[in-house]
Amino acid sequence: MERGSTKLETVTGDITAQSDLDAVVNAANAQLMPGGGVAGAIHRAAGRELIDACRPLAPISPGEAVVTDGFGLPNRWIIHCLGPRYGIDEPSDALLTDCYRNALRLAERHGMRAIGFPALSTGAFGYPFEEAARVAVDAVDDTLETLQSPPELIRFVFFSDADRQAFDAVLNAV
Ligand code: AR6
Repeated sequence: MERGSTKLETVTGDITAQSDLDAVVNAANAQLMPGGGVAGAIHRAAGRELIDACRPLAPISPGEAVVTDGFGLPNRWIIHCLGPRYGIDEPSDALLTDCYRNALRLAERHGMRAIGFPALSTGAFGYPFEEAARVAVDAVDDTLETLQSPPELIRFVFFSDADRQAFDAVLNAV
């Protein structure tokens, strides 16, 4: 699917195995330390150096995004986003929008051309998947229109086919 000059695609897979992308987005915690889910997988793959790189950047607030090198990941960069905890960090939709917007702005600033996103906040942070998908699609659409130099590719990476299909339905409806 195309949005202007940007290709949007969805895949089922592991965010740490997207070797053709310049950057992947981490569903981080405020301390930017290893955790479960995406953050655990990214830290395992990136290795110890990522912890050292993250320490001076933490803590971050919901909606914020920061960038580090990818270290042991096959990607040059990692964009770390802190999604909102659903029902706790309010307004959750605005904070989740901030994550996607800030990640894409950082990507532009660093000249990243191909970026992979997991479904931020939809795991441990409890955001209902379809609601989060709607926020993600709107946020990406709105942000792309504001960028001088939009990326060539945004890939949404899901752990299950069911999640991918639910996201595709939202993407195709817009
Ligand atoms: N690749 C792609 N998607 C994944 C992967 C993976 N390797 N692992 C999980 N998912 P989560 P959050 C999916 O919990 O909700 C951590 O403990 C998963 O099925 O990683 O933003 C941090 O330390 C779900 O749909 O992120 C934070 O404390 C989505 O990715 C907290 O969890 C996000 O799940 C962040 O919670």
